[in-house]
Amino acid sequence: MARRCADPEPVTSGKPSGLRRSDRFLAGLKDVSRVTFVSHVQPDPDSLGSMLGLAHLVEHELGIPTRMSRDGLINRAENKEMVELLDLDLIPVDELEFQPGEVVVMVDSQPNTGRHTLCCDVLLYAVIDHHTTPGDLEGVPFVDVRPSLGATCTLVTRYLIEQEVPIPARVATALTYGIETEVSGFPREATEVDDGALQFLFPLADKNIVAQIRNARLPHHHFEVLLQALQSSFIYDRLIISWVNNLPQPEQAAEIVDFMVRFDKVDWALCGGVCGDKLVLSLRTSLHGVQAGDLLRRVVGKLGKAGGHDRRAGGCIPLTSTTVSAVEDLQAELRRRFLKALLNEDCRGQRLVPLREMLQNLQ
Ligand SMILES: [Mn+2]
Repeated sequence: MARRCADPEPVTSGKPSGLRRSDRFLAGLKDVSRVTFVSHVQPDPDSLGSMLGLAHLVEHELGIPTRMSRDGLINRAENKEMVELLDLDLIPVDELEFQPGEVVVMVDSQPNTGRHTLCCDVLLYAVIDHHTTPGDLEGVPFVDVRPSLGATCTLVTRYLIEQEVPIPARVATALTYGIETEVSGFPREATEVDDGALQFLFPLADKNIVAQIRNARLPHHHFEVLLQALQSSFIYDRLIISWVNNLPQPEQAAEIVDFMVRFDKVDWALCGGVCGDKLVLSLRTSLHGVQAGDLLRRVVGKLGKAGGHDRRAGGCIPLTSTTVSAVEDLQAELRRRFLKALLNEDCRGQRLVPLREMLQNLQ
């Protein structure tokens, strides 16, 4: 049985007193025919865990059927492993057909932030998220957005605890890994509530499966992308910028910056990778108290879309042309904007790996 924990968060003022958020969430779903969960493009473990946790809550408490979806592909090795090992049934968002009385619940993202391809003629009942990126929430009956939390899975775990719903190992494992991936950086973007959720879930989760997901086997192109990034990286004072001309999977930009931000000579890591007809951006910082999401949004401006958290951010710029010169022009413009925002425009870059010297040393 699920244990009951004291809820440290007060009920939002102005709402019916005595009703917890999970009560209100469930109350609005009583008469629906089905609930479909959606998330952002290339759903990550926090999205997947949140959908699975809420689907379990709705099915257990209301006996209403649910569906989970995926927007775009899931490419990252760890995330694919999670889907496979936990047997997650995800319907591609563009294949969804809605029945009368069906509603949609969006997790780990907000409407009109450029992060989904979901069509707009569906009834969006709820948005449950922890991103600072402001979305279009007007007219959404139920909104629970808590940017202070490290993970949306934490919020979902709170709902399950509030409703005293027994959590099966499969659901606990997904929620655990969802929170773990969101709070694993340093400085940690985690609160006591995130740690409380992890503590609660730990005995319930399958630790072997978590370890297997965390250590998923990596495909060949993972190493090719890493080499491209290492060869193209330039250091500008405390910022490192890496360009990848052929990024097979959009999630790899994040993997590059997670790796680069650990370099002891930098506080900021940016990666831009050409993925199809888009330039995918990922930003990390090791600094406290800076808003990486806001910074990336300002730098990208009208060129594309961006957003994120305090230390982690991502974005995307549609390419009007994928010729080398067009991509180089865009890279130069982004570099200029970043240097202006963080350092000074005249800062000269230094190669991370001076390749010619390195090859000479090998001879
Ligand atoms: Mn998240």
